[in-house]
Amino acid sequence: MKNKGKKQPASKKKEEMAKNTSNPEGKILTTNQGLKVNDTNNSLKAGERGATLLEDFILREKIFHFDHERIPERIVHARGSGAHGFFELYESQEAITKAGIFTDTSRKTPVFVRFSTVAGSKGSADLARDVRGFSTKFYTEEGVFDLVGNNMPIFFIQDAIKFPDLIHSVKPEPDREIPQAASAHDTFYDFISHATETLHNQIWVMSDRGIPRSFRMMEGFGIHTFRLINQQGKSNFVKFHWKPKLGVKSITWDEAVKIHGADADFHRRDLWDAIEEGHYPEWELGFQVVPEEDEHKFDFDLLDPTKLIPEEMVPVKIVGKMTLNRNPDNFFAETEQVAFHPGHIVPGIDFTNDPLLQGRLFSYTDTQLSRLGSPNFNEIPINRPINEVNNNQRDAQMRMTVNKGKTAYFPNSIGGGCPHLAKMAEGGFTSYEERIDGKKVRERSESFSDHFSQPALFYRSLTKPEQNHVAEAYSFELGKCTYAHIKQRMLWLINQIDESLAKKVSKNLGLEIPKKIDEPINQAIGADADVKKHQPGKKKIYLDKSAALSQTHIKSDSIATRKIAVLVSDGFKESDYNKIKKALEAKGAMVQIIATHGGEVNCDKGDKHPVKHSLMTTESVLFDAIYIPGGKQSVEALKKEAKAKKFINEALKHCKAIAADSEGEELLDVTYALDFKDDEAICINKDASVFINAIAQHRNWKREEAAKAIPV
Ligand code: HDD
Repeated sequence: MKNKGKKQPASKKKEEMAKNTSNPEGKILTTNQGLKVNDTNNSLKAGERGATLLEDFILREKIFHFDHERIPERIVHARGSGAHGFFELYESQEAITKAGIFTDTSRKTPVFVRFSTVAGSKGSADLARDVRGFSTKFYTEEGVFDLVGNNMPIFFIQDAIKFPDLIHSVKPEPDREIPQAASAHDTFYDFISHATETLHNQIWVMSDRGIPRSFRMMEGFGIHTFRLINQQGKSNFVKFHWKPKLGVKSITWDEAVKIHGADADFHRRDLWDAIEEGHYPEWELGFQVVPEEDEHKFDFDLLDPTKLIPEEMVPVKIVGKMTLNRNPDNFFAETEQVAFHPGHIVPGIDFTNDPLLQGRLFSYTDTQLSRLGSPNFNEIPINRPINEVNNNQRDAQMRMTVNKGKTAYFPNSIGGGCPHLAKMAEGGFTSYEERIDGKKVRERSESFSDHFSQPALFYRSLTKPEQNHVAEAYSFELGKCTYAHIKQRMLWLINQIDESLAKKVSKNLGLEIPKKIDEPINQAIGADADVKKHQPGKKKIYLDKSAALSQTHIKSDSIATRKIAVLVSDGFKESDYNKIKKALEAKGAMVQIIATHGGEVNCDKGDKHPVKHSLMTTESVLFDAIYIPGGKQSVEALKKEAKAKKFINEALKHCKAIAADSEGEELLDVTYALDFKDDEAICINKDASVFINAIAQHRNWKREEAAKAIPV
């Protein structure tokens, strides 16, 4: 691996964590009390075959610690993967914020990022159709700033008080604890269909965004409207965006289902391997800035987290770049114990009154108490800021800091008044002074009531293949529901979003689109007042289409880190292989030999080449493209292998690029590829550049309809 042993750039956070990092190299085994141990395999017994003695403190300590190794998993986002990196600013944004990370271009701010799925347990598979969490901890000179976002720019609900209901509905049904990491079940759609504000986020999940190819190929969004505050105290609204350098790419549902079995750790492995290989993923950070005076100029409310600001209305200004370049040393210590919180902000950034954000500000500290066990979770190395922490908070379980002195209160004279308050010039934080004038009410603003215009805008903005995938996803998910009235409510709601979409889904479900919502059901279950109040009004069309909503919008011609399977057996033509391998690797792709057997495989020149996987131990869905070099003997052997043909047929069905040279074409002729000879991503005896271009396109969706007939 290229990155193994490679010296990593200095990181203040790495240095800061070093005092807690332990390396066993050359060390003697000890107990937790530092006692050197000379036998860790045999307990202390009364005679060789005798009973074990209670006195054996070495045995007791080892088992005791093991018994308590697990902590509760996160109530949401339990399954995740993390990496270290850094953020660099392109140019000072001092006109709109005083935050050091956004004004000082000389800084290389350390970050730790955790990506996650939402619904599944810690051990669930990576490829669930779900929202992906995208949380970034910036260890800034002024303290920790957490941007706790998702890979979709909007959220399901408008008020934090509904979060437990949303999550209870999507989690496995409580009587049978089924299904794991899946939204395709009755309770979720029961909730969704009675809380119409969810429809926008829901249609994003039904789109290709719900099954990313890689964490490295997803956008990230802060979702809420935040504030940026400049040195003069002026506030602007802001939405945060992460744009991946590798473009936004997804996989198909059929692949996801198969990857579940072939490699449940697909995303985790992909991130780890890319960083180990030195292919550091990068995202650019963008701001959508809205001056305070423009707050009410939109057709939606900026405080409503179920709405996005189309990029055509407010462009995204790119301000800097994040690079992830270091895998964690220890998953538990870092990825599992990292504690994010949207309330971790620094001077220059502030909140708005978005009721979802306001509720989150409570939840994230609270949850760490049950998960990490103590209010001292901020002392865990991964959570510590790189600057000093001084205050009068004391004690509690697992306190690490040894505070000196007599005083743990403020004001004091005995301790010289320390720690003293920060003056503004010293970077003291003050909350933005927002004027608030109003009645105390338990209500939702009328300006939050349009639940249909933006899901409709999203659907209109997708390309045809993307739209087809949405229809298929709804058909699958609702097809898994068992209550007819839930499916019908959903059909009725989808019909409000887009009639053509509803027609496709209704055909697949074999159910009519109801003419009218089933009011008696509403009344019988006492559906909340919002349902009635927010039943669809007329959809607004403030923009016909927003190009940025289609994931084809972020282009990337790079094939870096794409995995290419080379199908061979003994006797393959080395000159074909070398030519393609050289061209692909020059562009950063990962070329792997998949052979009829493991170990080494002979080429036509007699040289031996290491086999990455035998056909038995891998699957087509784990690769982005396939190459078949010539060599009569090799191709004849492959033709006899059913798995080799399945490998090609699956890649074909999933619209991937396939190339063959010389006799390699004969293998294609015994697969369904025979019917796709004119396809632009089937490259037979073509220059390597044609294959490279086809891989960069990710998928040839033009093939999709015809390829549906391939029975794999
Ligand atoms: Fe949350 C974790 C993202 C609304 C309550 N949330 C969590 C994580 C992400 C998000 C990415 C995983 C953090 C990690 O990797 O450790 N959550 C969001 C976004 C939201 C959102 C983008 C809306 C815009 N969340 C939200 C609400 C509530 C919570 C409204 C509660 C009222 N979220 C939590 C939590 C979690 C969490 C229970 C579980 C683990 C944790 O916090 O540390 O407090």
